[in-house]
Amino acid sequence: MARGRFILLEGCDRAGKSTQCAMLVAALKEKGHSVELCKFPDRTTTIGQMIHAYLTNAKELDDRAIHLLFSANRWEAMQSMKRKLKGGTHLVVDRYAYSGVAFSTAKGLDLTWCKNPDKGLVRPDLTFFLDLPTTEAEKRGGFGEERYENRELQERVREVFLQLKGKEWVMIDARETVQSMHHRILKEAEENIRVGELDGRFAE
Ligand code: Z5A
Ligand code: MG
Repeated sequence: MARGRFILLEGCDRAGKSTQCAMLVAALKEKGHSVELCKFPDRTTTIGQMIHAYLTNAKELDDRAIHLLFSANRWEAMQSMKRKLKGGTHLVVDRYAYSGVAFSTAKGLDLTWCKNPDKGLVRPDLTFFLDLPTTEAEKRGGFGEERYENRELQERVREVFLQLKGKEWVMIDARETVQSMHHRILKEAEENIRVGELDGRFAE
């Protein structure tokens, strides 16, 4: 059996990551794939609850301390994610280490320092970057409710994201309609899954 694929959706605030993750999971399930959604931060764990308190301004934390908590929140999911991938389940992941590095670097922390705690995490097979100008993000539901949701920081975050951009990233213009983004993302994800199945077959 081929290993499951790790499909990541990253991008700017309010770009539609969670909307597209849910649609992708539903479409892949419909086509008979074993697929699960993972979201970071995972606010359900003890560490995730500390992160939630910070993001909703209920708690103050040192910039480095919160950076490490975001990373720890990924590490605590690692065993389970690896087990699922090994068992042939595809994971659709809503934000990951790129968000960790982009936000903390935009706040002024050193880029290399920010990358270090995430070294060794399982790597995505495919990354979509949903790109949206901050002026458009501001018009969308919920913007401004949590810490970090202000124009100046969001613009710096986008710049760091673009510095981190890898060759395997697929850029998605998040000004497009929900449906047209979905068609593109589904097509690329299915292609990536097909390549993974072929690789798995050759490895047997
Ligand atoms: N953070 C960090 O600092 N370090 C880390 O390591 C990680 C995260 C992992 C919370 O993340 C914060 O944590 C985040 C980064 C930081 N801070 N900020 N800013 P989160 O993922 O929990 O944030 P969220 O609350 O889910 O927001 P989001 O991810 O930015 O939104 P989204 O998922 O991209 O968008 P959405 O919820 O799918 O859609 C937003 C709205 O736009 C909604 O009203 C939709 O109906 C609408 N929408 C969606 N698509 C479209 C299109 N195509 N056209 C028009 N309107 C649309
Ligand atoms: Mg979201």
